[in-house]
Amino acid sequence: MSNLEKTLSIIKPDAVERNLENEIKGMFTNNGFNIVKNKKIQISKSEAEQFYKVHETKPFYNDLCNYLSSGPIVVMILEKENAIQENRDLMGSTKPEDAAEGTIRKKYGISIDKNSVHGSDSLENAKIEINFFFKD
Ligand code: IDP
Ligand code: MG
Repeated sequence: MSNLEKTLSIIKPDAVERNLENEIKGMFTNNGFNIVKNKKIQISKSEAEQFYKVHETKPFYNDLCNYLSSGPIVVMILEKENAIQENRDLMGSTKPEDAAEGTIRKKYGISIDKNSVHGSDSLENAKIEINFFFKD
């Protein structure tokens, strides 16, 4: 049965800064994702705090929000069969050093905080995150 999903992907500041936008987009399209919408933006600290609200009790929350708002990011709606899990698989582990060969984080990630990409972790969060950046 078909299960076409949409998920939210972000190319984080460390990757945009290193001009990896087109290479990373190529990894998505070469792996069968359709980039339905995309835009390069910079968000404020308070927007980053809203976006990462699920992590507000974590010790790294403040650094994480400072980081995501520190420079331009590229936000994208990706579409594919089982897009949410497929994107998580293509991104690789949160810690680039633990990520599998061939994944985006293995290839481009610098550290656990500068790990180059974000991807929604569930259907529910994909909807919330897509609506956060692309309210129609
Ligand atoms: P994910 O991005 O793989 O879904 P999450 O656990 O949702 O990982 O964490 C969100 C982001 O917060 C991660 O991508 C990473 O940049 C950062 N992060 C997660 N755990 C830590 C940590 O222990 N120290 C510093 N930063 C962290
Ligand atoms: Mg997450």
